[in-house]
Amino acid sequence: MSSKPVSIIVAALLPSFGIGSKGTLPWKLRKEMKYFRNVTSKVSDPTKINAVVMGRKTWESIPEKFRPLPNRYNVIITRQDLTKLEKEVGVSYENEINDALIKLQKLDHIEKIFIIGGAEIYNSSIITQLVNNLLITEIKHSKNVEVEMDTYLNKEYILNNFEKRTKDELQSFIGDMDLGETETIVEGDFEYQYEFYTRK
Ligand code: FOL
Repeated sequence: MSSKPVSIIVAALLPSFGIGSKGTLPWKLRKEMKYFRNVTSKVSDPTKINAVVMGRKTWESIPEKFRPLPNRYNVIITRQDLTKLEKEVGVSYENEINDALIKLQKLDHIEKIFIIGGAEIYNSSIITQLVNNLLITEIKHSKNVEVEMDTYLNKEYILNNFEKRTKDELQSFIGDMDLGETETIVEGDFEYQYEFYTRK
């Protein structure tokens, strides 16, 4: 029995763990997006690809020119009847996150599984034992200006059940890709750090 790691990847504003506002991200961070693309794309076995699992609204929030996210196996979670759905080319569909994760575990050509949002998918999957890791980019506003947020990660569950690991452990999880700066990165009005959590 082989099992692939399942990781949430998310950018969140501290201290609230806010992740969105009005269906979109409250910031535009180019280096951070490159980190997302690299981490979710990088494989150690060149015959395999990683999977990205997302809710339907997250799919719609990705610019059309970038979807399906290239070089990754894209899965959309939707409540719609799968037999009646207008399916996009190169995308796989499921009604339940759990079913998606179980099916992906059985596909030999998938290396790692990343859950890429949104809030409903993040918060329902972390409370299952199916998620092993959290890759959280922890963001702060440089001038402590209030950033409007209406969507949050379940901070209490995370702090009670996961533990922050070291930068070396993050590096070992993502493999030989270049993390660039490992300490605080500044982009526009925001500063952030890449963090890695696993279960306690
Ligand atoms: N995790 C992290 N760390 N940062 C994020 O911004 C993030 N965003 C989502 C999920 N997890 C995240 C969901 N939103 C694209 C756009 C929105 C999005 C996720 C991905 C996207 O277009 N990605 C392209 C790269 C585009 C570019 O290079 O500008 C990709 O190929 O991954």
